[in-house]
Amino acid sequence: METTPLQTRLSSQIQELELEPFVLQLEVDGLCVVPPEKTGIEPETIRAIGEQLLLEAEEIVGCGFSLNKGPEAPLTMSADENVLARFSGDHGEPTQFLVQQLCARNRLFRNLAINPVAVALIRHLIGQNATRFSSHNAFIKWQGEFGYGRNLGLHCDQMAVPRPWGRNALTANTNWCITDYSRDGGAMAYVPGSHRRMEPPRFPEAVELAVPVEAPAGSLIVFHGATWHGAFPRLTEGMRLSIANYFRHYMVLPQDDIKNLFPQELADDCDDPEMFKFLAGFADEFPYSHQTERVPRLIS
Ligand SMILES: O=C(O)CCC(=O)C(=O)O
Ligand SMILES: [Fe+2]
Repeated sequence: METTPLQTRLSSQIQELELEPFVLQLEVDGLCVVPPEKTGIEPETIRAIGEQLLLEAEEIVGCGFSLNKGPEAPLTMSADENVLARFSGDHGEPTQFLVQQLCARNRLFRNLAINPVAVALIRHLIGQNATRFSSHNAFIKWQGEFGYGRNLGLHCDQMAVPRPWGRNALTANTNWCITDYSRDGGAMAYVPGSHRRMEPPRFPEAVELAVPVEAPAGSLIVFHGATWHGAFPRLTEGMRLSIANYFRHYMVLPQDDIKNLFPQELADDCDDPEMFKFLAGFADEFPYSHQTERVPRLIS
């Protein structure tokens, strides 16, 4: 009897980059950690990204930041802006902020956004042709007991999309650890397998089941949009830096209107301009910003 080769849903990129173990972990746990050796990003690049983030933070806030010490001047933020803490009714001053629109700021950030390992794993979750950028933000975090409050800010990123959710991810995220991730150092928290529940976190169960994602600087955390996650407060001195390159299915609203507002000429200044343009959705029909459909002409 003639047999046909086994068909899988795995893309050629997953196979060529030998990412099958990470795909398996994504399927089972809804999150995987890719070690620095596997992403192709050198330790010097991660260090350069960290230094650049501290400069961006300084430009926005107006005070210096040091990796080992944190902000070099006392800072204050409104407790009302601690959005994730608000879910649990907690009220506390955040000790972190976001540097947004990273890809318009520096080539280093654009290269990270199109890292082939990250993109292959995200396209596995969302869809090979349907994957687009949603946003590129850095989390700049320092010492503070409160963090996201009692519930660790546990949420799922695709929470705004109406249910029922299917198995396919509607959004999916990558968090690059720019500094080491440890529980006391304010690592991400997540609930293994929670993406298979296909619903937002239930409390207090979610907090009881949450585990820290502990990983060295340079690691890449990839997770499904339905995975329950948040973060532990940073109890130790110094800073936790991370970059969240967040992706969406092309029918889901982006966080950042990259298609219409990103300076397109910058896309040519990265390691793979074609991939950047594809993920930015520059050639997509929607959302349009001017009349795009044909109109009848007067017969003269
Ligand atoms: O590490 C954190 O603070 C959580 C990150 C997060 O929620 C995200 O990137 O979607
Ligand atoms: Fe999130």
